[in-house]
Amino acid sequence: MLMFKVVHIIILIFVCIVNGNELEVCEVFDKYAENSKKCSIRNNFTQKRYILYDINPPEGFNLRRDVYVRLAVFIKKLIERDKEYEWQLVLPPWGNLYHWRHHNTGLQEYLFWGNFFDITSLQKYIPVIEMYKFMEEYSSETKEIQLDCVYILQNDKEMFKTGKFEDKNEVMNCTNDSLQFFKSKQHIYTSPFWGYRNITTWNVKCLKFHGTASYLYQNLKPIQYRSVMFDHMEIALHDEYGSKEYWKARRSMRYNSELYNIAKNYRKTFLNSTDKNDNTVRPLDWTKEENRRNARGGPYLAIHFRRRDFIIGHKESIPTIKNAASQLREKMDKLGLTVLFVATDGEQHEFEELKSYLPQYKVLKFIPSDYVMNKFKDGGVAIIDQIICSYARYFIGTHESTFTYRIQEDREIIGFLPETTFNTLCKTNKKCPTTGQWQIVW
Ligand SMILES: Nc1nc2c(ncn2[C@@H]2O[C@H](COP(=O)(O)OP(=O)(O)OP(=O)(O)O)[C@@H](O)[C@H]2O)c(=O)[nH]1
Ligand SMILES: [Mg+2]
Repeated sequence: MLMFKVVHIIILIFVCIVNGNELEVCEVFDKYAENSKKCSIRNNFTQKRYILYDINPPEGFNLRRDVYVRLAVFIKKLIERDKEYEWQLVLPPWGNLYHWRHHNTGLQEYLFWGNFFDITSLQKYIPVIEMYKFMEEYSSETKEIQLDCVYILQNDKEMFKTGKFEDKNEVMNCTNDSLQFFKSKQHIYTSPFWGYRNITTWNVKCLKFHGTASYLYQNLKPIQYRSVMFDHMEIALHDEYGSKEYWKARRSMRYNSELYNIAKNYRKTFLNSTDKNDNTVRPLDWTKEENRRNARGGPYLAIHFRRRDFIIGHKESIPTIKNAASQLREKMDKLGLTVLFVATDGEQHEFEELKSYLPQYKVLKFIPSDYVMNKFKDGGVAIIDQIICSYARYFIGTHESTFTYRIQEDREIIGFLPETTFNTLCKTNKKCPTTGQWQIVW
């Protein structure tokens, strides 16, 4: 065996010397790489292929979570289709999000997925690795990471003008506009790359793209590229929104177990809510979870009361605080509930105002300790709010908020009746938006 290895290495060294240029070693023969005849020798050493991605900077935490599902389903199918390579999704670190504005938490950048999600659960759906792991596996001795290809996805403006949408995947010239976030020096591109200075590429391609995530299959070219990054991944659509596969990927997104425990303690201490009493006991392993509709939930009504930019951006559906209180009062009385849990991004005075209109009820919100704030930051506190809402007997969300959508999905997974979940506040008691119900498929 040892002898065989030594001979193998000698042959490889010989090949390198003879060719002089390592890029000329292997001939390409097949389907993926239409216009490439050569590939790098290092690609022969390992079958590992890395897919990386990033999202338009202004997008929020909860849309980003949805984009993960699009990729996860794509990669799941890719693995089934192409067993030749070991596909890995590199999880893009979190940071610098518009809504993460607390300054008392330390730096809110370079946050790994393990802060928020349970990596083992994610890995039960597709092979994912954290960025630091990718760096360990991929970097050269100088700690430099050179990505083999970066595609910047762009909408086709024409399609949006004409309203005629058809699949498109077309490499085009990059405009300054599309490269605005990249810095280029002698054809080497650096930044943004999640803020890491040691990540670069010399190969940036702009892609006029319209279609679902799996339509990016043709861009992977695994014979040429060991690592491919897709920027503006939010442009790629779901392959199967709302399907069984979609829900599987979504179910694999269990949170960091400490976040569940914090929420559990809070429910027990302040909301008289335990899984046993509420019929919300769940298997630790999401793959063992089954279809059911008999979750009862804790004896409280939970509301996601989205404020800030929504007050202006969604004027037509966001009620005044007084009107929201009146809608809540009506519902609580109907349900015979006296405890209200409020998840909100609003100011303290807005919460106080809401409370002042509901003196006959116990009105609570989650206040993180310094430890929780420092360790889990705004993103983790938001998840704790979401978990508490997802275990309530009745939930009312904010119309068209992705934060609300994620709570609704969690409630579908836990097994509540849809009528306790798909409710949103109305502009007034009389003017109410209709909301879709994306129910779980098992
Ligand atoms: N802790 C906490 N944070 C919230 C709450 N509502 C909103 N936020 C914060 O504001 C962000 C909401 O932004 P998004 O994740 O973009 O969701 P959205 O703005 O409701 O929905 P979009 O229409 O997609 O923008 C969250 O990520 C949180 O940081 C809440 O109830 N509790
Ligand atoms: Mg948002």
